[in-house]
Amino acid sequence: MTENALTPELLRSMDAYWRAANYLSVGQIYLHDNPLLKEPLTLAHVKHMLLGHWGTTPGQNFIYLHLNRVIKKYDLDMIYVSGPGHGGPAVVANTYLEGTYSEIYPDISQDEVGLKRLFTQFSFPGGIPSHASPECPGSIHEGGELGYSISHSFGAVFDNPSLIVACVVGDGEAETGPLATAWHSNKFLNPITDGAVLPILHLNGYKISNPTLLARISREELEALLHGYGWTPCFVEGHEPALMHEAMAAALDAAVEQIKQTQQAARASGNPTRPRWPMIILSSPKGWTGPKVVDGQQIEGTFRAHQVPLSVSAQTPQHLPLLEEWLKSYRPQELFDSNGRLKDELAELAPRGARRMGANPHANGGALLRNLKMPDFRDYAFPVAAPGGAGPGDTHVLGKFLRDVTKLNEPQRNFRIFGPDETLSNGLEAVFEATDRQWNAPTVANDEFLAPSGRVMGMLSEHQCEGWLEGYLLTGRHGLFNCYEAFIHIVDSMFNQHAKWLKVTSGLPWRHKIASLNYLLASHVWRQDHNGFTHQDPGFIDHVVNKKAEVVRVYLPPDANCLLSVIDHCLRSRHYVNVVIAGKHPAPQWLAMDAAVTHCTEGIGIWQWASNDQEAEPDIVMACAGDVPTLETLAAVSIMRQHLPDLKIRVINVVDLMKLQPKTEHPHGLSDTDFDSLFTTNKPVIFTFHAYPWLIHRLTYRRTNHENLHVRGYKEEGTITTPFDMTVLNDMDRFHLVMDAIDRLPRTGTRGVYLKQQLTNKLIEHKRYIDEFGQDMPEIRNWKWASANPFDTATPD
Ligand SMILES: Cc1ncc(C[n+]2csc(CCOP(=O)(O)OP(=O)(O)O)c2C)c(N)n1
Repeated sequence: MTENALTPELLRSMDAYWRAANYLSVGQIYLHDNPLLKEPLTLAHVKHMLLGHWGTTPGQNFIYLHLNRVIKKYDLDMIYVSGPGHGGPAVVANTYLEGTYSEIYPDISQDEVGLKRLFTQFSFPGGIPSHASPECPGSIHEGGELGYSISHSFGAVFDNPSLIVACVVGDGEAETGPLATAWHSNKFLNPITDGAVLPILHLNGYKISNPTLLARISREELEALLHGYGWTPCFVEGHEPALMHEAMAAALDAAVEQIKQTQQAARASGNPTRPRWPMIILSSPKGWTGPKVVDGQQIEGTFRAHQVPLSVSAQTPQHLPLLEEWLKSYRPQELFDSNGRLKDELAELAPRGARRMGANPHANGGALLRNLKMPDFRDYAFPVAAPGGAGPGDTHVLGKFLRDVTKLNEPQRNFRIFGPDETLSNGLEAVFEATDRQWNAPTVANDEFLAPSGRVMGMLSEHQCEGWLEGYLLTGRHGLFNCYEAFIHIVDSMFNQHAKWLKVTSGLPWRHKIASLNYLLASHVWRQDHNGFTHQDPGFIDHVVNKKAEVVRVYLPPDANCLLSVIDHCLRSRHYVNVVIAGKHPAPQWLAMDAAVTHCTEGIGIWQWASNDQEAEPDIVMACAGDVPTLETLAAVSIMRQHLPDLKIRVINVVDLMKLQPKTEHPHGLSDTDFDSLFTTNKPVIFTFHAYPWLIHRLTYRRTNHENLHVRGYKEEGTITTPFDMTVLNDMDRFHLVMDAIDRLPRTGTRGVYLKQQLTNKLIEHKRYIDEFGQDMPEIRNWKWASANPFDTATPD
């Protein structure tokens, strides 16, 4: 480490800038008046509700200040990710000091009035949250839910070769599963075409009321751990400000120089071999510079500094002088002029213009977003001469389209496909005709599709894939996450956080819209016959629809052409979370491309070719959503039409699940008039649904005909069995559906009773058959719309 990286003068002014940031942070937590302490502090100047996290804040102020110095020194394109985003006072204080805050929020001006507003708004009704929230310029990471800072940071630097993300990792945060595995992200970084992440592990020793593990293992063990993850850690340890400034400056100079040299060497030689990237471990007291001892208890350097370290209220007036003393310890009169503006010689320490971390366009990614170049999805149509023709598996058809999306956007490097090693297994093999999996670790003979540069990102951690993709989208690019349906639940909570981010940012005019987060859930519940019960869970969409209607969309394309149309739409959309569920196994195809486009544009519709109620009111509505439900519904309809020919049957297929909700609840929702005219106001409706049945009730409970709605779906019955038996186990097979219809149609009379008996026998025959032959009956396997007699007795093949 070089000595004296800072001149005495620079050290003095940097320390003053740090004091200014700390002063503003304490002010945000405590004050709503008297922002410059021009009057003696009274309880009237103190907020009634004291909220916020002090513990991490001074350390983050210290880091931000030092990053400012290296940005200026090396002209860096850098953004800041606050892992412990609860250090919101730090990012707000620093973006205020650098001027970006007031540019975006002119009311929070750089004067005494602005200071008062800055302080008051923090954690205050109608104000701003206490985290690195979307309202804070320069933030792409709220940090409210801990664990994702490194994966977000890596997502941001993929395909951003000039960008460095300085990523502060809380030592508590580092105990989370997602963060623990995120250190491995360095094996996916290409030093030529990607930027760099500089992790700064903030070892302040404590979480909320406990020590952190990383602070209580020996330095040797910690160093070995991070070394083992492929990093070169540099320790900056202590509490004496002057020494710490020197040490941090030297460490940052060394880290930045190492990053630059590594990148230059790789870029000059064209050799992307994985380097050992630098990182910093900053060990400083929790609540540094705050109250040392309060009421006889140590605060600074302990867990007690985590939130508000000093209660100040009518019940604790004796603490008021301590607060005043604490605030004055930063010597605000040396930092701000009498109008409350940061003194010029200090303001000069911040970078200029878009180099300020609060103004860097990467942190407002929509501003950099370029439309994808899209091939015409119609060109990838699967030929459907008549409904029910055999298809190869819907995602296999989609794969060719995604291959060409990948190819077309290769020059602008703004599209990636993420997944936990499931891109092949989800049927998207065609993508590998155009690209590889990005992988910067050794390869051996027989490895497939691995290269230092590629558009497919895969690590067996759904958290990493989600975090990388979010970081990629938040910095203005496009992508798709393909995943097994059951295991997407692993990121339920990350989805929550992203959806919340989208909701809040859509209300901030200065935040540009970003590309949608697209989930393709192939390998779904109904076709996990080889994996069994653990792989059978369609509940992600139950979770998704809890979120704000403006943000979420759920699509259940029934066949390949519909899938193409839906994915084309999703890749063009902005600021949504789109969930698309599709099959990868050979399955019947229903709609030729033009019909598919019309159907997907409408999102819901009567399939006239399958219905026979054109001339009269329907007796029953057979509705379906999802590929397997569509197949079973049509098979059920064919039985009914053959055996109960007098029945008037209407078949409705739903692609866009949100159509079912009232218009008042979701912008896609059907009006009540339209819903009633499709589903009738009084006829029985048998709804066959891809996921848990309750969701359909939840979405339609306000509709007129809700009481006649009978929903079949997944009832948590499953195992390793045949595809058709999966539907039988859940009473969602064609035979059960017909019996359900008969039960609701007394007019079917004796014919209905006899048919029910036959169907019950069929189910017994099915069971016997699969037990003996280990596969579905030929009449099930070979069933085709309008072509087969469902009661054919075929011999097993
Ligand atoms: C996933 C998650 N679990 C729990 C919490 C509650 N929580 C808030 S702060 C905190 C301690 C964080 O410790 P650390 O990351 O070291 O941050 P710092 O000490 O710098 O505040 C916890 C457990 C959370 N925000 N996120």
